[in-house]
Amino acid sequence: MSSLRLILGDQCSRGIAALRALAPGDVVLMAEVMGECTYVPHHPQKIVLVLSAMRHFAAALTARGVAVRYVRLDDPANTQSLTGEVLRAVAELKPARIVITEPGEYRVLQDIKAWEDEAGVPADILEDDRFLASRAFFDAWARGKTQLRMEFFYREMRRAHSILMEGDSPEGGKWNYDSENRKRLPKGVTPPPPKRFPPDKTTREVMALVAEKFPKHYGKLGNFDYPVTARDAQAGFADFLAHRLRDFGDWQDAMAADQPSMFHALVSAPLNLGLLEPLALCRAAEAAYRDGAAPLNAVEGFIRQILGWREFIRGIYWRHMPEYATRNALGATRALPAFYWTGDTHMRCMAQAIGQTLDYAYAHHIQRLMITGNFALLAGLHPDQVDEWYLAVYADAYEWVEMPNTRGMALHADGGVVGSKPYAASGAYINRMSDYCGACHYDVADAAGARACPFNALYWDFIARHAERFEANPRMAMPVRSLRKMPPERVRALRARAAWLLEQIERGAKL
Ligand code: FAD
Ligand code: DLZ
Ligand code: SF4
Repeated sequence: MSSLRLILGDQCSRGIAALRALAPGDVVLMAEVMGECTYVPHHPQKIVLVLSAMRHFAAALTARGVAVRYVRLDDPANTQSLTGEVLRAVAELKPARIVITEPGEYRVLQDIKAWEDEAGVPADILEDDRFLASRAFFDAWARGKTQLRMEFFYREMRRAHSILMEGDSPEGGKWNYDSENRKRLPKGVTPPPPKRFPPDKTTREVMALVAEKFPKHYGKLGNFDYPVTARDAQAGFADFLAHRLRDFGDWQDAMAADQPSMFHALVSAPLNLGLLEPLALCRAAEAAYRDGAAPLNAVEGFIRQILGWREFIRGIYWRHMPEYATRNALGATRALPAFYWTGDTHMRCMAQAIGQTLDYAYAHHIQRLMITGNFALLAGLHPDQVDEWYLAVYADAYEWVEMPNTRGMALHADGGVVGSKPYAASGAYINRMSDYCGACHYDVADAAGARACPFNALYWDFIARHAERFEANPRMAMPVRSLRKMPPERVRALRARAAWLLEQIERGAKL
């Protein structure tokens, strides 16, 4: 046989580099392995999603006449690691070389780099050109800059891909309509329910396997209804275009109780698996604007997430790994409270964000950033533990995208690589952007009393703990000045309340 071509679980794309130039005699290897299912305790729905997408993708390749060696999780011969399965396939099939598309995680890349020596055959690691900015493009853009800011990268990407452009100028005269994306959801507006994809026979088999093998992983399995094929993923996106894109801009940052997906696209999971293509999504959204089906603030906002943030985040990951994974600029050391895994807290915003995460392996961006992320930032939770949680609980989580969002954007543990300031906020922000606070056990208008919203005292305590550092940052100097202007007894009361809250967290008491 000539080449052994490995396809990883998040490489279920027909056009992936390792499948190009398939020759007669080549074998495609796909392996379900415990190593990938347990390196963090993934949400059961995430495992089902990846394994079911792999099985559907393998079946589609086989139907096209491709020789596929598919190793199931319960195959008695399975060595349960990617390396073990590659070495076993090489020993049995004796290929002249291994071909693989570069993986999404640094840890897997290190393993792959060792295969040539371990297997005794050459290994070609091909670029993953499913992304719109190659690593070389990103590095060329970043070279010589003292600060990397997404906004400027995004403009380059708009130009490079000619998206929402009028000649050399941005469509509508502005690059960014973010200021028009911050409305609260008015009473009486209910987001349209997204299209769901009930499990087929293959998915039901995988669900039974996951229930048996991972009974201790947090998260509900029974709700699974993600798309697991490119065709279904496309249908899910078409549903977003038809029913939610129009309002995506206005309510992009809004949160509402029992509305887990709001007007969001729900494309991250299939996109990161390779079932959708980022450029096609951007072009389809642009076409909706040009056809008059959606306004510019919605379409630009959506395109900015995919063409801007997603590519920028990936660029940061590869540029700064492996050192990025050790960053802890704010010296956060506290252990992750158990309620992150159960949702058992009186804080309604946290219970909503965590509860729906357990139910659907999904939370939208503002919940991840301004609820669970903000709490972790204010409470000084250790970035390693927060990273592990985000990597485990979301169906769309792979380290290349999870880590810079968590360690960088949410925790500011990278010292300002992803964002120029921490996204720290008190209860007032959450109250402004959601309807959570009205029915909460805590009082959002109070900061130091026995029923005061925990976000308030923790916010001021966070500002006080890092006052020296934040004073030097023009975007953070204002809250430090406000703190300094407070009467000393007010500051003492706030900090005493924060100390009590942090102690409760450490004791594992219900908050
Ligand atoms: P929409 O809001 O409809 O946005 C459309 C698409 O834009 C998303 O599907 C996604 O592909 C892209 N996008 C938007 N924001 C970002 C961003 N900041 N970084 C990268 N892509 C973005 N996204 C992941 O795909 N995987 C993760 O593991 C992940 N972890 C996160 C952790 C934290 C702490 C935060 C703050 C954000 C994280 N995000 C992650 C980014 C974002 O929250 C999700 O992409 C988004 O919520 C997915 O839902 P959606 O498809 O409905 O997105
Ligand atoms: C996430 C995941 C899971 C749960 N299981 C598998 C698997 O059994 N086999 C596989 O090839 N890939 C799996 N994946 C995806 C990998 O973890 C992913 O390819 C790497 O993290 C690199 O992004
Ligand atoms: Fe969250 Fe505080 Fe509002 Fe309760 S009062 S929902 S804890 S922000």
